Amino acid sequence: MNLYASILLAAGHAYAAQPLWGQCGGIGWTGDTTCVSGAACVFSNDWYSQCLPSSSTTIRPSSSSSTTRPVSTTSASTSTATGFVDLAVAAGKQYFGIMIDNSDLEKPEYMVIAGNTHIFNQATPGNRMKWDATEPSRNQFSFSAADALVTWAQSGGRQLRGHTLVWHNQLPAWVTNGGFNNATLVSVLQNHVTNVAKHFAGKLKTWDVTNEIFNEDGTWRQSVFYKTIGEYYVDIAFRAAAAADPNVGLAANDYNLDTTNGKVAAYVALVKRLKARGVKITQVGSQAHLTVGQTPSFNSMVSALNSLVAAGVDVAITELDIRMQLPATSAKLEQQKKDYNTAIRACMAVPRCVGITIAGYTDKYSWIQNGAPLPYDENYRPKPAYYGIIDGLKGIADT
Ligand code: 9MR
Repeated sequence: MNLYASILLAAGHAYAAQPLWGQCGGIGWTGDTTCVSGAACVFSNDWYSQCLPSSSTTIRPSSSSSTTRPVSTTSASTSTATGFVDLAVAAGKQYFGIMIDNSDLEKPEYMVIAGNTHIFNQATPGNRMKWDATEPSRNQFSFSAADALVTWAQSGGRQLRGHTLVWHNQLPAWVTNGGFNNATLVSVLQNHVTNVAKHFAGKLKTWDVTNEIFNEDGTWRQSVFYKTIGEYYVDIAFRAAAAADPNVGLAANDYNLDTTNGKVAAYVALVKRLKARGVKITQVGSQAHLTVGQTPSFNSMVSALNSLVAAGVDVAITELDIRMQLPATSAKLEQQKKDYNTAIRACMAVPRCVGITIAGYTDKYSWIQNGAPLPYDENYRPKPAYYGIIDGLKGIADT
């Protein structure tokens, strides 16, 4: 208990115990550190301890290697505590971020951690900037949902990544099945990219202009855009985005860029061709949807990122998660910790890897069903993976 609370208690003014899901500790917290009956005050991170149902919790975080971290009520001035963002920025990265959706903003218990800018200072909208959300009918644009996310992100000075202008998924049927010829689809594409990029101009750091345009072997994905327009649809999209928002970074984003495979080679070659044709591309985003126990080695991940950088772009890890086959045994959780640590260290080892975004943060909400892929468990407690990330950001290898 802090001094202020002690004085109040001595004077006969007791705080009410905190309610279920309420805050009960953390740096700067001056409220009560006890919880109502049936709830326990559980360390979540250095800025936040939370009253969680006591039947399902222990007072300590669920890391086998970090079992003594207490509920923290220390003041910021005396604390050496560091969150993902503090560590990432201290190591020269721009940000540590989270993929987030409008529905998340409505969950107060979710936003306590998601909204803490010591933990996440960058955001990528999970769905609301995609084509089906922004242009559901031809030339009818809809931005209100994405605007709400932008407003929230800006309120905390968070960096924003636009996701995504051109993708074969979450593409409305009027585009996929429109039967457009080359000239018409070119104009549909230019119109979409121009309107969406103009709407958000000045508000985003980087756009995922394209998403998942290659197959695993480096051949072109046979999307409606490729089949109708050919490779130059990529040029058209990047040129339109650059014209609409001259200062935004322009990225190609994809998964399975974690080893020096055929897809990485395809991006290296594409970046060179685009540059040779005078098309602006500033980054390749590596989604990094990984699997526990099958995460590539540190050297493989670093080599893949370095090959992309050598083509003349920055890189970023854009949607990191590491799934497992349930049930989550302690061995799998420890392996997940190592795998997160490996992925984080790979970005740390590449100076032009500008930052890391994870695809949500709690296993309670993930696009992967039943894979426990994130660093906090379903009760918002840090898992071993959380400490794998912390170690990675400090440059410590969990072996
Ligand atoms: O995070 C998104 C999730 O909420 C959606 O259900 C899913 C549907 O396609 O798309 C999400 O994220 C994808 C991202 O946009 C691109 N990389 C793969 C992700 C998972 O599909």
